Amino acid sequence: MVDVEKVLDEAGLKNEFVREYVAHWAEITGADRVEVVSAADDARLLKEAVDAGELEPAGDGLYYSRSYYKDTARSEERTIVATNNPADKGVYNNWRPASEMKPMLVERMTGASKGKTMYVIPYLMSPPGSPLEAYAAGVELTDSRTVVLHMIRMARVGAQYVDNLADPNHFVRAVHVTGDLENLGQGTPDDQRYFVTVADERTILHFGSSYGGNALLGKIAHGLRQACYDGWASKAFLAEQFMLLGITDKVTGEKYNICGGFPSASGKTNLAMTLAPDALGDRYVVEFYGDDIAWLWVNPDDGKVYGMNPEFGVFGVAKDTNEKTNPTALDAIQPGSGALFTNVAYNADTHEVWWEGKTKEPPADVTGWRDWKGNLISEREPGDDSPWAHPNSRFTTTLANVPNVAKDFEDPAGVRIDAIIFGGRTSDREPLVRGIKDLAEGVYDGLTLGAEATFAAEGVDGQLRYDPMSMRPFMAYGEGDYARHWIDVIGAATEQPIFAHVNWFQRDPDDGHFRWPGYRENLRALLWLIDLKNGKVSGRETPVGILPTRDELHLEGLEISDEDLDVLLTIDVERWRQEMGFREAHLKQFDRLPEEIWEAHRRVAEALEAEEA
Ligand code: OXD
Ligand code: MN
Repeated sequence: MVDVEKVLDEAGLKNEFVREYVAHWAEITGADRVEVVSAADDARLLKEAVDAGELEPAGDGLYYSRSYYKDTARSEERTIVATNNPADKGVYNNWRPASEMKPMLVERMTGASKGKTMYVIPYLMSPPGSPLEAYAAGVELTDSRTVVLHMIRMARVGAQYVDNLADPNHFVRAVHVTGDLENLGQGTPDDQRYFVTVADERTILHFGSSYGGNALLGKIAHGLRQACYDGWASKAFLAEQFMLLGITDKVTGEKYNICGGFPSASGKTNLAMTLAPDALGDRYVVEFYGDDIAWLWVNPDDGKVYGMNPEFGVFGVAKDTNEKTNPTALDAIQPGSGALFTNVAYNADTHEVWWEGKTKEPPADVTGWRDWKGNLISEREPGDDSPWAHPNSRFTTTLANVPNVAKDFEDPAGVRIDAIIFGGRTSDREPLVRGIKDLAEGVYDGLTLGAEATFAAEGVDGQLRYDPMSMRPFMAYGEGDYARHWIDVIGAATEQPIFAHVNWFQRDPDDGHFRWPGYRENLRALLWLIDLKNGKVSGRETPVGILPTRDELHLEGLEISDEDLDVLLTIDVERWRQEMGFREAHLKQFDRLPEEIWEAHRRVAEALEAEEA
């Protein structure tokens, strides 16, 4: 038996509640050793991981790892929100009673860390001193060293974050046990994995993975799912899968901050890290705050909505990250950055990494290159053109490595939020941008956010896979209550952010080309939105929001055809009428949806009916 008390004493970890929690789980998991870690242990842990073959060198201060081949992504079917109140059941949260799930997890975790070290990771999901700090503290217990190394990049890690809590018992208990990955029946009827957030007990129990959101519990399980529940239970805040960026106008000296949700594969990370287009770069500076999570609240001192990124790093999808799509991300994973790569392709001779879309063609000389499963490319069967990197392969790097990270990204006060945007990948119907000034219509727009189904089989042609506020996999309680909470939180602000829906992905059905050039040019839509909020432009009212007129957009230096621009700045009334039917069926699933949302839906539907097609 490990002498847990001695280990905790030596680490100087004083919080009695944390000590009790660590001792409790050390006994259940049966770990051979317990070790308390802090960010200062990074270099030592990296060396240990390299010596143990868990990481391989990928250049100066860069590291590579592979996860088990059946353990490469979050598993939505195995992810559960459990509470003690059946009223918390929603359409998306896979709700189950806490009393049913907890014993199942304890059973799986019992003795499952035998022979391993249980690392104790005290962490904070906010800048220290944030008004939401009380919801940000947690202690992850994990039996995986690579998970520790990821957590050190993704969260603030150290005993100090739990030793001085205002309420020493108010921290998230986050237990991660990897399990025997080769014998868990992943994806079969016998699947042993469970990823459970016991939200009303602020306890996270994840068993059966060592990858990403299944294992780095500060990020998704705490930063999104638990925080979503806490924000509602406390009535104090919203926790959303949102990016957050700032735009400074050097001429006026004004700065504006925009956050927003995008379903996966809709360009959220690229937008979060965007730079101004060359033609506008002398005037506007874009700063990065976060690519994945924002917590939002109203500051009682000035009545405005504020936001912050609770994370400390970026866990970005590698695929298609290149000089054009996201040069900022490439700068953030340079030699010396301490970045970790997982499940990309790797060359053990040269220590290089590669993923699909990094360069147009894979390396011509395949000597030494192995795919994400560790198989030599040179030994592939002729005609095997399966990807070298897993589509969900990732890079992990700290926010401070991002070259345009905002100077005040650690400011505990957070930043004022001027606009909240939504955008899913949609090939028709959705214009470039439509501004929404009414709160209920903005929330309604977020609830009906979606992206085109990736596989034809998943949906009817032209029908979206709805992903409300891009929170579908992270929703912790009922969607109707969630909508009410949004209206209440943002409605309490004396000055409301403007809402908007953006779409960079309209295509010409004749030849399939994207009508909008995308990437850095997307800033033009955001600049127009800020002008609209400030009353500098008035746009054109349509049933679905305010659209820019051509002369209101900053178009200098942009190459775009008149026809493309016309389509991007109009709405297809027939397609919108069809969409309203899909939306109605989608919203009807939700219990207790506020009447304000239904009124917004009817207002838009009636305005569309009245419109000339
Ligand atoms: C996600 C992530 O799964 O950000 O959404 O990792
Ligand atoms: Mn995400």
